[in-house]
Amino acid sequence: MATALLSVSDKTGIVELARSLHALGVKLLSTGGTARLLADSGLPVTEVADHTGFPEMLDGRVKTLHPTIHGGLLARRDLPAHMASLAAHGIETIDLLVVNLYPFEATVAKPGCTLEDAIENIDIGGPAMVRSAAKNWKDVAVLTDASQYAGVLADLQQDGRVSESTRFALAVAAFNRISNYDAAISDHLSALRPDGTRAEFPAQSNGRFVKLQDLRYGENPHQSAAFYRDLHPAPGSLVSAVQLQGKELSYNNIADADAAWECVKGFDASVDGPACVIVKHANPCGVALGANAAEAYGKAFRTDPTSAFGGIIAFNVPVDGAAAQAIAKQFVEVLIAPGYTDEARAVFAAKANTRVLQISLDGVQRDAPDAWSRGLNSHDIKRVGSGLLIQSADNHVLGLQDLKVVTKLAPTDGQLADLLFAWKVAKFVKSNAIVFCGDGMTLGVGAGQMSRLDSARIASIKASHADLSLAGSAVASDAFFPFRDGLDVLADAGARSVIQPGGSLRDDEVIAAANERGIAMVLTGVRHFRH
Ligand code: 93A
Repeated sequence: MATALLSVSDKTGIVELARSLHALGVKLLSTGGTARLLADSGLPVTEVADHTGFPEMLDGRVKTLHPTIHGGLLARRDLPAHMASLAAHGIETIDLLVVNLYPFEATVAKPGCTLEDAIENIDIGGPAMVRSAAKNWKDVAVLTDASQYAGVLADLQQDGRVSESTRFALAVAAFNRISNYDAAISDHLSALRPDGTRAEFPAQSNGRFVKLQDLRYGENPHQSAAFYRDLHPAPGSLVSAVQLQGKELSYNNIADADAAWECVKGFDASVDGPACVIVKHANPCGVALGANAAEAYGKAFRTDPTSAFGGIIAFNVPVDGAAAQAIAKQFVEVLIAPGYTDEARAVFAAKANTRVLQISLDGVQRDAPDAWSRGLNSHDIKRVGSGLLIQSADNHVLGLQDLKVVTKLAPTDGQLADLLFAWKVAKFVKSNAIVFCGDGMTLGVGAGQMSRLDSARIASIKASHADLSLAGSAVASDAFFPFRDGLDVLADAGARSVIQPGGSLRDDEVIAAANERGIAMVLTGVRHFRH
């Protein structure tokens, strides 16, 4: 006579299954609660404790963890030695295992779940039995979900046995279930401290990602794509954006929104005041500070009105009615801000297609020692042919004390403020990056060129297209000048101060050129390549 062991937390359908098994002549073994339910339903059932001769103990923590159970599940029926061992110890085979686990996922999903509740709901004996049965799938059928009951019963009723292909599929499903169950435990606990409060720096749980949504397509329409988030997203990160209105976000929208948001987050509203960043094709085409959101936007827009068309616009402060009115005059793909006034919402409501995202900056701790608490990624990942490049993220923040004045002229306080602003922007411009700034706004951005000289030329050409004067401007270069020619282009355009890493073989030549052209130059000692 075949034997089935039934031990389920979710008792759905278990009485019906047991009744059908009993009708087929299957002997029923079961654990405490399940056994009681079956007995109450008038079914003949043997308690596991009676079967093993060992009582359930430690409040049920040890119920089925016994050689009589695991021997019965693991013995290979085709090996005489295995069967002889069973016989020697008086162990009966178990041919069908029906287990669903302590409801860990449901328990921790409840608000206010304590660490103790979570721990008590970690099933040990259930997964152990499921693994034993699944490992021995050639001889044992293992059911881990009520949805599997009907199919297995049909097999049994028809052929008196569960087919090999069904047993294998059940074993695979069982290992899947265990793997997800263990992941849920590891995910939950890795976000906690020993006292049950949320850890300040949640472990990233094996770098797991959670799918947020499928995207209509990737960078191009013939590519497919999806959007994932970290298991424990940093405060103020793009993945925590709430979309208030507008069309579905596209792959490029998300990539550009990230560039805009990361750049604008670099300006602390409580220190730098309101900032606005306009991004097109992954590069800022206008960045500015202002007395309010509207002024910051107006200045950012002025850098490059042509490129700003269809741009992604981000603010580090809530958008009010005045800013909304100004923005609404241009075509915007995506708008991102920590908040919106009712008046601003009303303005955008009339522009149903505009994607309006809100991201709270509340949890961001600007002076925390770790990147996560500062709302930043700790690592960057880039795919290369059949491999990955992983690096710590470029979270370097330049301090005044890091700057080295190398020219006869030192920058004035006003120039210094613009240089630091330009440097912050340059970090978010694809290399080679040249950024002309003045009065807290970008005046010309040269991005993504193969030569620094061309970036310098393009930046100055763009300024003239926007009718912006570069006389007296401050310029950031994301890496050193290999020759003096790039610096000459900046001087010709009207630049009076330059910030750059230094470190070129020809630094002396470049510094001499700066002195010759009346430029105040500071070196950062750090570069910001961005590819
Ligand atoms: O506490 S356990 O980890 N220790 C065990 O030995 C054990 N054996 C089965 N949990 C154990 N189980 C689980 O008990 C099963 O996975 C099932 O979820 C539950 C069924 O208990 P009951 O039949 O008493 O309701």
